[in-house]
Amino acid sequence: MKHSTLRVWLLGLCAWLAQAAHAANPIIQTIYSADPAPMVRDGRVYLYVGHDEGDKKFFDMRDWRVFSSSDMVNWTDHGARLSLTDFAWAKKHAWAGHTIERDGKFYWYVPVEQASGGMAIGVAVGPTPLGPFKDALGKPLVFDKQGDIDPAAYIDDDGQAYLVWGNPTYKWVKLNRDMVSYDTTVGDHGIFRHEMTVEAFGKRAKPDRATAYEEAPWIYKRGKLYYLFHAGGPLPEHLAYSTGPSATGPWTYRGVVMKAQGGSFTNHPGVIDFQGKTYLFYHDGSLPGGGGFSRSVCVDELHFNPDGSIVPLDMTRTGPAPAAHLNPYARVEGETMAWSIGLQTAQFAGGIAVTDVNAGEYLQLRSVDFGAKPARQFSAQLRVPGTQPRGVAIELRLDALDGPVIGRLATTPTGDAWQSFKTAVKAVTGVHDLFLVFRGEGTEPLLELDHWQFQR
Ligand code: FUB
Repeated sequence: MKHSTLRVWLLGLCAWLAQAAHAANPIIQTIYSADPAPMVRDGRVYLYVGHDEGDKKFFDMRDWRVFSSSDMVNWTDHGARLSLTDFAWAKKHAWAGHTIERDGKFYWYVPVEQASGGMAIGVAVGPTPLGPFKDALGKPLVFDKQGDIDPAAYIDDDGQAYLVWGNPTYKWVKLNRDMVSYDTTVGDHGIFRHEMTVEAFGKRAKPDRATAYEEAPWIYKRGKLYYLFHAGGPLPEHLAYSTGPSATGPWTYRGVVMKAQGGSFTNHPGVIDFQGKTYLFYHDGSLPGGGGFSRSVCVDELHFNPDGSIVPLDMTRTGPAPAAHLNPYARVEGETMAWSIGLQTAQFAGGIAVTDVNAGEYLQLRSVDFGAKPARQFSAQLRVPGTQPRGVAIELRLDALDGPVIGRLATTPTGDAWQSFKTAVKAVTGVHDLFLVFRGEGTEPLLELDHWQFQR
């Protein structure tokens, strides 16, 4: 990299770090993530995302990741739960998927490029929101030979399930009750290809095609009205919506939800209701080094007018307000975070841990409720590499990165072993943001963090 380019990049990084101290979007900072597909289950939001490997020239996507949250601000990393290698017939392009539950099983629909060529949609099934997921068919569920990407499933109130997808034609099938086959007696051997009219999908600002619809359909119902969210073109993409009286339309184009912005030439909507509010998930290119092939998932609250139309919104750095508090007296996984700087996560025998921890890096938890009876102790399960002490410690700060220190967890080297450390903390009560700030000497990673918790 030339000195001038490096300087510009570093200045950009510094500016980003300064504003990032209070950011909440993007909600995942440890990897590049894309194509959000949120699902609510048992009081938690499970977020299924694609994973950009950071290639600068094209999509380099090999697995899908899952995150979850019970408060919309602190997200737990569950790692890679589905990968190209789970589909023996797949070659590359682990693109935008979607997961849905039916009859106690979870179906994860994903588009991949087949070894024999052409994008097709496969389906994996698992017993829990986190799997384990297995290819349900050993072959594609849908292959219509053109634009078979971005599947999203929807189960209507009458129990009929649909799979919608497609770029640049919007298509759907009526899924059978088993969710891994579809009714081939309707449509064209089961497939419906929507007529791409301006009335249904909006007028395109460029004459290369008639309508603005590009890809990434998502069905959502509010009251009696069905919404078809989608990404619109030309590039860079915006998010738009159509509404209709049924899950299959007829659709009427209603307008732009989110103008093109955020540094990625694609965008991708995922809409859910959670704890009485509606949320729009999308992606941008806002992490350092981010862009069209290194995207990041974000979320903001979505508001409706009394007539059901949507109040257009812009991407924010602040994200939504916490929907609940985090309980620090129950085990909290290290990989649960509202924000982090410099950290990564990795799978190990016991689960997922925070890795690549260097001096001065930190992770932030938001809206932590210490309650009325004060916390007295903090403990954490750590691995501290090496044999020579390097002053490795976790500083606990409240409400800001430079907020009051309520405790300091000192460690000694543990080599390859995991060990529990504890320390007394100042009596803290009430709701606070909590910062775990990592301290130590040297340039080698300081520690790995499995989980932590406060005691009274
Ligand atoms: O992530 C690859 C592709 O980019 C998705 O399939 C599209 O929706 C766009 O986000």
